[in-house]
Amino acid sequence: MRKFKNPMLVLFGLALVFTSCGDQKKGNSGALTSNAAEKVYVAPGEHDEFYAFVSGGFSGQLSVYGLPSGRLFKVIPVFSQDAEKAWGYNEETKPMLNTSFGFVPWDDSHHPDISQTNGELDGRYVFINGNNTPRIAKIDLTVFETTEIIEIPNSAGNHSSSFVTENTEYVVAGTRFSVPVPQRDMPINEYKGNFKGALTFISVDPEDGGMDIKFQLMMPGFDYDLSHPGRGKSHGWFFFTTYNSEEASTLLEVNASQNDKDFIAAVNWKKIEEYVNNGGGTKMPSNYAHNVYNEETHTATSTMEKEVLVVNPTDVPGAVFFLPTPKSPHGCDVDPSGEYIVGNGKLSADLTVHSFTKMLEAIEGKKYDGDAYGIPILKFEDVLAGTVSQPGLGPLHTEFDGQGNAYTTFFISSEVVKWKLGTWEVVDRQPCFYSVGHLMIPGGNSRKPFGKYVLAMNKITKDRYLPTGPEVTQSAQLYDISGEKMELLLDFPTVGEPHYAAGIAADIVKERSKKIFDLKENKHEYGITSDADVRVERNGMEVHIYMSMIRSHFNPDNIEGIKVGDKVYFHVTNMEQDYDVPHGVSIIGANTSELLIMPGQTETFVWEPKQPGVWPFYCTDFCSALHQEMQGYVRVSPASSNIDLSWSLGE
Ligand code: K7E
Ligand code: CUA
Repeated sequence: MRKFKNPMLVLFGLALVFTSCGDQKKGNSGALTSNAAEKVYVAPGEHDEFYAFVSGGFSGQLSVYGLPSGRLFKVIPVFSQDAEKAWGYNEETKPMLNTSFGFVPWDDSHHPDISQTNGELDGRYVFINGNNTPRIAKIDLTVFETTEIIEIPNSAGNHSSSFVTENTEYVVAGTRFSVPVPQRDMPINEYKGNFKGALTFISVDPEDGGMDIKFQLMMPGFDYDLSHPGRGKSHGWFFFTTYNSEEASTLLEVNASQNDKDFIAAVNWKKIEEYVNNGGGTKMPSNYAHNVYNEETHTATSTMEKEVLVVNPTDVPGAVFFLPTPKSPHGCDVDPSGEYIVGNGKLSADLTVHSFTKMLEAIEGKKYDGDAYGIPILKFEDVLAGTVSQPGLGPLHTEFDGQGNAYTTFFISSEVVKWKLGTWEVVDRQPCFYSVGHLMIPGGNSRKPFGKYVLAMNKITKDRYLPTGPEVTQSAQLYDISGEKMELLLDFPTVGEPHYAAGIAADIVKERSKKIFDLKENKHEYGITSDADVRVERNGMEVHIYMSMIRSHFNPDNIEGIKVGDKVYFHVTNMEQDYDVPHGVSIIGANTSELLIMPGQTETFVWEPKQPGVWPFYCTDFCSALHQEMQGYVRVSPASSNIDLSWSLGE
């Protein structure tokens, strides 16, 4: 296939293979072993061995599945509004979706990654990228909630993100689309040489997990597609695949497929960190949102940051190198030892594996093959560890089992291929149904993978499920990889379009899980800690209700003196201090509601009554045998009325 000079021909050939995928189902039952059902069966009351955090793609969220069962536990709202959790609707969480473009209540999320300590998953946080309006979110795994979102300036199509270094020193975000930096009005055809690609290193506070942009590396105007950290011996480095090293700005399917090789960019972030700590870099005026959810106030704040530190790679000699890699590589994966860097050239017949040791030797010997915008290009042969020859068609992503094996997905030939690190021989292959993108081994992006299962995330399912209209569910497939041969165990549908996922042993996470919020520590501006504080206050046409809820009543449950035209804030505190007893509240005509307020938590929704009358509100979560009794009324009078504000319970 290397012979194909015209990428259109390549794609045509690929399309032929692709259209045949509907026939593969005939063979699929052969892939199942007779005891597959037993291997995924988690008996009622028992727990799954792993949590899988599966990206929602165009849903903008992060879903939580159990493995091996494939049971869906939760969809964690991240970048998109979610009525179920009032995320992005209530006063407390609206600031989380603020950006320099205003309120942006959706995104496209691709790559979750779990925080690490000493290269092992520690189960504190999951990070995930928003592609479209570049953002990185942090989910706190004690509560399974998004607690921080930072916007990435000078970036577009935030795709080579969000991967963490081995002590979570940084979560890294790379731009897929290069853009003018700073943004300005200029002709598109002057792209070449003028657009820039920002690689952003966001520091993570070791104590409280707070994120902060430490620096942005302003790279040449290529497309930075995927990335992974070095680990072990290569800790301190970060690797990014690039395509469109041609710097085309139109018809990329042809024009960005010209070069025989693109690059993997190797970035010595420790060196740049040192440079920055010694005062290096330039402060650039900027404008980006930094949104933080505070667990004590149960409220988010959004701050606009005005400056970012940018670093020109040629100002830090020895920090950035290019490793030639065929051909428009997508995945960029580093093995658990940190020695091998796998670049999956989408249009290449072979998989390219680079050696970290050889890379250092080549750098040491200054054996360059020219440069790109002043960044040294190493010689392909000097850094090559080996190639996996003709393993399949359309390689995308690779993961590792920690036993010396690698697993690569092939989109076009629709399969997972297992091969050996060091000998580069293919040892097994299993079909996917169909057109697999990423795959995930729990801990696969760490020094210690849990090499028991691989989860393949497929783009197309066609005939695998009952039709649900023109759009058929996306799906994941679980394989047992504990033996020599992979065994297909399970198909299960997924939320949105999963790209990547991150998995971790449940034991690491579940012990840390928070059961309630301590009511005594509730510092919500409108929260209350006892029923003595229940009240209703008027401030012009604004009315603030300090309301409590406990099984099985609201306090107050009758309110009078509200007028048409008022803006009524229900600040509702759940006084329960028992595990798993949320309540909710909603009222007729309200744009939103609080369907799930956790024990000890305060949340707010706003109601603007439009008509006089007596309007009921009620609890939305079936909380007790007397849940249906958990209700109340608000009397709304005409705007001109002079009925005094009053509230009561049990009178
Ligand atoms: Cu879907 Cu990682 Cu965004 Cu490949 S990417 S499939
Ligand atoms: Cu409270 Cu139902």
